[in-house]
Amino acid sequence: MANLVGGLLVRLWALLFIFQSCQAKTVTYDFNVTWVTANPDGLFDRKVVGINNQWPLPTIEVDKGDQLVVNMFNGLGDKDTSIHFHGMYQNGTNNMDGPSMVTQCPVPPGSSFTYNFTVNQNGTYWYHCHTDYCYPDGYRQALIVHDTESYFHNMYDEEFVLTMSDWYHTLVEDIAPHFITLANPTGAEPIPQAFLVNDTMNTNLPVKAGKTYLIRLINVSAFVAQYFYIEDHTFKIVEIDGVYVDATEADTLYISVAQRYSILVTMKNSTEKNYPIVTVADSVLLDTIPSDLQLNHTNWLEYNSTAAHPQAVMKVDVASDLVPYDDMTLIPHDRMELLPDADLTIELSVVMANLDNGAGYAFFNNISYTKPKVPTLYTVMSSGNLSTNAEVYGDYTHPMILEHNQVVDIVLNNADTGSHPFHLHGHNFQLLHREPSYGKHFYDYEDSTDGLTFDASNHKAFPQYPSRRDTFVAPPMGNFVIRFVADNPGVWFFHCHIDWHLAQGLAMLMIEAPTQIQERMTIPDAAYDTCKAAGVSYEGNAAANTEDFLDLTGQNKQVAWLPAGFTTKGIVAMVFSCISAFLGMAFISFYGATGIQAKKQEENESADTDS
Ligand SMILES: *[C@@H]1O[C@H](CO)[C@@H](O)[C@H](O)[C@H]1NC(C)=O
Ligand SMILES: *[C@@H]1O[C@H](CO)[C@@H](O)[C@H](O)[C@H]1NC(C)=O
Ligand SMILES: *[C@@H]1O[C@H](CO)[C@@H](O)[C@H](O)[C@H]1NC(C)=O
Ligand SMILES: *[C@@H]1O[C@H](CO)[C@@H](O)[C@H](O)[C@H]1NC(C)=O
Ligand SMILES: *[C@@H]1O[C@H](CO)[C@@H](O)[C@H](O)[C@H]1NC(C)=O
Ligand SMILES: *[C@@H]1O[C@H](CO)[C@@H](O)[C@H](O)[C@H]1NC(C)=O
Ligand SMILES: *[C@@H]1O[C@H](CO)[C@@H](O)[C@H](O)[C@H]1NC(C)=O
Ligand SMILES: *[C@@H]1O[C@H](CO)[C@@H](O)[C@H](O)[C@H]1NC(C)=O
Ligand SMILES: *[C@@H]1O[C@H](CO)[C@@H](O)[C@H](O)[C@H]1NC(C)=O
Ligand SMILES: *[C@@H]1O[C@H](CO)[C@@H](O)[C@H](O)[C@H]1NC(C)=O
Ligand SMILES: *[C@@H]1O[C@H](CO)[C@@H](O)[C@H](O)[C@H]1NC(C)=O
Ligand SMILES: [Cu+2]
Repeated sequence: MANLVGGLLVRLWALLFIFQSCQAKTVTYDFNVTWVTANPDGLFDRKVVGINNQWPLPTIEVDKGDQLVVNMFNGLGDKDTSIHFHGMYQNGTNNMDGPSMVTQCPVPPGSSFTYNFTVNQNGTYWYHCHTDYCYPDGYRQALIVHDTESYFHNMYDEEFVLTMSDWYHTLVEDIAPHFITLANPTGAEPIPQAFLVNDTMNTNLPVKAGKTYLIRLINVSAFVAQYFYIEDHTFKIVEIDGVYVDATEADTLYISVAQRYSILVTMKNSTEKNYPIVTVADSVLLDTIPSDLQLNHTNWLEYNSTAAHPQAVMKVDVASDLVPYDDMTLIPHDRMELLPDADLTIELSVVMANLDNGAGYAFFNNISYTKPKVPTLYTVMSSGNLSTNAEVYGDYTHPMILEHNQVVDIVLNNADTGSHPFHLHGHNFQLLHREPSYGKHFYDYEDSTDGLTFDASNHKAFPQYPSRRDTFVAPPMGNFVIRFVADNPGVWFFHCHIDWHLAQGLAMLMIEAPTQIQERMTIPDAAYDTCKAAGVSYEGNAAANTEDFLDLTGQNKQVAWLPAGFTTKGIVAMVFSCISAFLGMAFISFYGATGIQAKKQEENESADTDS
């Protein structure tokens, strides 16, 4: 008995010691968000969103277990805002997740919002605003959680953080009015003017011969994905989206918007040469490629600052020479096994189509996400025992109620000819299936009309230790299956991370364990004050009805469907017979006339029969 008590005491001491030696601290950032001017591509001065009068924005750095506090003041003067900490689970702090009208009200000019949560994760993340369109204006940066206990911590000498992004010369508020309109019926996305690495061009990573570096790559783009490789160097992938994976040798990566990779790169022993770090934008995502847009960029591993900095010798055939490492085959270092079969399977079909106003929208199962009149989390908080009834959240937020601790599968069939990087807030998920697979067959079905639909009774066995991440790319006309446990009560956005497609409605809500949300969460009064300042309701159903939660009269709705017999092709033809008359050439060059005109010719014939 005495022995047992003694043993317990020793253990208690040990625990106390561990607790003290890694005591968490509070890390506080004061963000005064204002417009500043920047010219990162050396081509054009433009207004960007700065923090404390600076751009590039500050990188947030914390240690695992820290309490992160960000006091944000909206000093923009003309625009609402908010911050999402991408990849943070916000376990117990769903109200700190950031998307406007999902977990909070938009923060109007002159108002403040304090984000305050515990960081119980490791690895590479980022933050960006999540209110309407906004991060293409520069409001995004890295968030690094340092971890001195990672299995690869002793395998490198120094680390670099490299963000990669596309860059527009026009403010989103000037792009947006032209994007979802009759004048752009194909939904052609705005073409960026440049691609940046670390918010600039021609970056040098100063390296020393023989040393090994950890490079954290973060794609903070709004639209375009990029291939990444380093001439004459291979590397080892050790982390994706905050999940440590077994060190895996690779030479090329495909990094979509919002994805992160950490790689270990060992330097050569000689210091005679500098080596190009090459990024190539995935032009398949662009409807047209303007002649002055440079898709590939060279940055350098700089061994010797006085030696030449050679331009990359480009691989000739992007499709066959740039075969990226398939993220599905990475093995999580923690060996988390395939979760048990799903209790709930959500089948989603992705479509882009035109609605009655002629503009192009995006849909999950025919629903184009349309924001409600009350942030959905606040509907959960105010709806009492009706919170488990999906109806109160409205028809156009596309709510899906998940029960606490259910195993959930999302089976996503992409009936669109573009690829889409899908992101789930509040979780990372297991990657069970994707076809066509990453690599050279990825675009195989791009031009097909049927595509590949997931067949639950006939598919490759799911991996024993599935790769996990928080952003996963669906192939053109292909499909994927992901799985997660609903163990994080909250309202979580599931959406395409191409900002233009999010604006077109490619989003839905996972309303996870609403009863548990009500039991565990309190919304600080300050959050409701933000709503008051913004003039947004913070009680009631999606239509802001606080009397009868089942009466959705007045809810925001998506635009009506086109009348039967009227098709997208008809609209494209009709619009292009008069577009130059009412919009002029500026618009056409902006959206890339060539792509749309080619489409027009192709579709003219069928259009005649449509109209
Ligand atoms: C934010 O910055 C602007 C412009 O520099 C300044 O006018 C304002 O007082 C600042 N606000 C806060 C809360 O720091
Ligand atoms: C942040 O949250 C913690 C835990 O709830 C609380 O103790 C602390 O006072 C909060 N800090 C701020 C600045 O709101
Ligand atoms: C963070 O990394 C440590 C190893 O360094 C691991 O033990 C822990 O489980 C990780 N935490 C999470 C939330 O993944
Ligand atoms: C990348 O940008 C960050 C933030 O602006 C800066 O601290 C860092 O030194 C840059 N890294 C390189 C390799 O230039
Ligand atoms: C970032 O993601 C976008 C969109 O998926 C992609 O087009 C771009 O090539 C990516 N950039 C890099 C450097 O991987
Ligand atoms: C560099 O030199 C070290 C020690 O001589 C050797 O172990 C290593 O393999 C060399 N590295 C390369 C890339 O040749
Ligand atoms: C790289 O960019 C240059 C200039 O834009 C272009 O001429 C070349 O074809 C590009 N190479 C590849 C492989 O994209
Ligand atoms: C750096 O490059 C210059 C020019 O090629 C060369 O003269 C010099 O020896 C190199 N230095 C080292 C340390 O390799
Ligand atoms: C979408 O609408 C079409 C046409 O009304 C219908 O045929 C199809 O079944 C719907 N799809 C889904 C997933 O609801
Ligand atoms: C829900 O709550 C209302 C009002 O509090 C109560 O009258 C009703 O009985 C409850 N319904 C259920 C199914 O618990
Ligand atoms: C959230 O926390 C609970 C314990 O409080 C844990 O069981 C669950 O796995 C966590 N979920 C996530 C996504 O972090
Ligand atoms: Cu998309």
